[in-house]
Amino acid sequence: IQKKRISYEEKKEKIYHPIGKKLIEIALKKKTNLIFSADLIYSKKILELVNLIGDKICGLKLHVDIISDFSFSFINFLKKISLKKKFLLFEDRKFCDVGTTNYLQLHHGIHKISSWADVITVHVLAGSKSIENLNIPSNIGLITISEMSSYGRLSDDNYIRKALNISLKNSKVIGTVAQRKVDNRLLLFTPGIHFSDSIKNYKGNSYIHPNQAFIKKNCDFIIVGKAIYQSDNPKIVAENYRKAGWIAYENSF
Ligand code: 6AU
Repeated sequence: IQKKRISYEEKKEKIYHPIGKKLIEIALKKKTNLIFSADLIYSKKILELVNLIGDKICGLKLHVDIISDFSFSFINFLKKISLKKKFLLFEDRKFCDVGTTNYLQLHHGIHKISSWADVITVHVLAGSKSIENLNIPSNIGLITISEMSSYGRLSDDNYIRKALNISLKNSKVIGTVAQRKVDNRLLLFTPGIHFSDSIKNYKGNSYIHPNQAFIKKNCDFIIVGKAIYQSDNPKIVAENYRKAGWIAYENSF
C-alpha cells in the first residue's frame, strides 16, 4: 500500500469509477473539497441551505430517512440545484445487511435511493458479497465505512484492513470513510470536522480541524454538518470551511 500524498489530478488517474472522477473534477473546478451534511428533518430547510451554499460544496450528503416531509418533488428540486451548481448527491444510508436486503432497500421503499443518488454509503460488516450483485447503476458510486469517527467504535485494525481490501476489490467503490491514511486508489472521506477545539467530543462523535484531516490523514474530502447548519451565518461559515479545506489540501504535500 502506497500512502504518500498525491494530488487530485494524480488521484483522478487512479480512480476508475466515473463518479469518483467526476467528484474530483468538481473539486478542482470549484476549488472545494467540502461535502455538506444536511442532517435536517424538513425539506424546506435543506433547500434553503443548499441554495445558500451550493456554490461552495462538491457534495450534499443526506440522511433521507430523517426527512419528515420527504417527497419526490423535494428530490427533483435538489437534483436541479445539484446540476445547476455542480455538486453530487450523497445518500448516507449506510446499507449494512445481507445482499438481498441491501438490494431491496436500495431500489424500493418510499425513497427509491437508486433513482436519484450519485453516491451511497455502505458498511461491509456482512462481508464482500453483501455489496455485490446489487444492480447498482453505473452512475452511482459506493463509499464504504471502514472506520467510523465515533468514540468506542468497535472496528479494530484487522476489521479495518479487511474492509479496506473489500473496498479496493469492488469496482463500484470510489472511496471510504476511515480515520487513517488509505491506499491512493480510494478517495478518503472524513466526517467529524469542526474548527472548535471545545467540541472534540460531542455526544460520542469525535471532531478534528480540517488541517489535521488533510495533513495527518491524507483526507480528500471533508464532511461538515452541524458546524455549518447550526451556525448563525451558514453562508460565511461554509465559505470558511471551503477555504480551510482547500488550503489544508494545498499545504498537505
Ligand atoms: O458534522 P456532523 O457531526 O454534524 O455530521 C457528521 C455526519 C453525520 C454522520 O452520520 C456522518 O457524518 N458520519 C459518517 C458518515 C459520513 O458516514 C461516518 C462516521 O464515521 N461518522 C459520521 O459522523 O451525518
